[in-house]
Amino acid sequence: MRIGFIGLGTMGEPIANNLRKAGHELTVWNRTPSRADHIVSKGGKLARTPRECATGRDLVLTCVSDEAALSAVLEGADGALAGLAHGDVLVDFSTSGARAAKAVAEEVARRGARFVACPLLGSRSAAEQAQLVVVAGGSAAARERARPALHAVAARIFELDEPEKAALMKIVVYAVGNAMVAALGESLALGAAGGLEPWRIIEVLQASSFHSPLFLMKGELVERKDYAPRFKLSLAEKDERLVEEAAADLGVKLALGEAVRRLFAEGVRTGRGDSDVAAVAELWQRAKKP
Ligand code: NA7
Repeated sequence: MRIGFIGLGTMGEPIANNLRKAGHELTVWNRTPSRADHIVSKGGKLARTPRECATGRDLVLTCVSDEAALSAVLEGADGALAGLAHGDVLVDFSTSGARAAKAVAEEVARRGARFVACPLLGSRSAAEQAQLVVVAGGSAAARERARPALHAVAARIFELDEPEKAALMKIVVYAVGNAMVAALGESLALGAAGGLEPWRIIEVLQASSFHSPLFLMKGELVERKDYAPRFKLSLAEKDERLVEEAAADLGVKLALGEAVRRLFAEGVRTGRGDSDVAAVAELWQRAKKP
C-alpha cells in the first residue's frame, strides 16, 4: 500500500519502520524533520506538509502526542484532512481520548473519508518487535482497509464498531495500569519507612496472586532509581486527564482515577514529566523526608 505516516516519535518511528519493512511504500512527515532521517535513509519519502503526506495514499496514519498535536497535524490549509479524498481512510494511533475520536470521525466523514481510531497498548520495544496490541474502532470497511498495516505492527488486534469506543477502551485499560503504578510507589514507600527493602517487597508481591509483569518492570526501576523514560509520566498524566474527561462525559464519578490524576499532575509539576511514570514513587520518598 501507499502509506502516509505522520508523527515519528518514540512509538511512531518504529511503527513506520515496520511498515516499510513489510514492503509498504512510505511517505512520512514529522514536525521535527530530523526524526525522519532513518526512514528516509531506507527509502521512505519525506513530505513537506501533513497535507502532502496524506494526499494520494491508500492509507494515512497518525501517531502524535495528544489531542492538541492531532489538531495541529490534521487541521488548516497544510493539515492532513485537506489531503484526504472521498473514500480515503485515516487511522490514528495516538491516545487522544473518546471526545477527540468522535470529533475527528465527524470531520473526516464530512470529507467523504473514513476514520479508524486505533490506540496502542505497549512499549517502544513492543513497537520495534511488531508486538503491539491495538484496538481498532471504525466501520467494518475502514477496518478492512487498515488491516494489512495493523498486522505489520501488532501482535493482537481488537476491533470495535466506533472510533470513540476504541479510544475509551484504551484509557479504561490504562487507568488500571496507572493505578497499579501508583499503588506500587505508595506501598514501596510505606514498606521502606518501616525498613523493608524494595526488592524484598517486590519478591513477595510477585509470589502472591497479585503478581504482574508491570510490578516487576516498574519495581526494578524504582529500586535502581532509573527513571529513563520507557513510558513518559507526561503521557500517563494525559491518559488520566482523558479518563477524567470520559468520566465527566459519561456521568461516572471516579475516586481512584481522580487520586491518580492528582498524583501524576504533581509529578509533572515537579519536573518529572519526561521521566518514566515510575518516577511518581519519588513523590512519597520526598514526602517522608522533606
Ligand atoms: P513522543 O515520543 O512524545 O512523540 C510525539 C510525536 O508527536 C512526535 O512525532 C512529535 O513531533 C509529535 N507532536 C507533538 N506535538 C506536536 C504538534 N503540536 N504538532 C505536530 N506534531 C507534534 O510520543 P510517543 O511516540 O511515545 O506517543 C505517541 C502516542 O502514542 C501518544 O498518544 C501515546 O499516548 C501513545 P516532534 O518529533 O516532537 O517534532
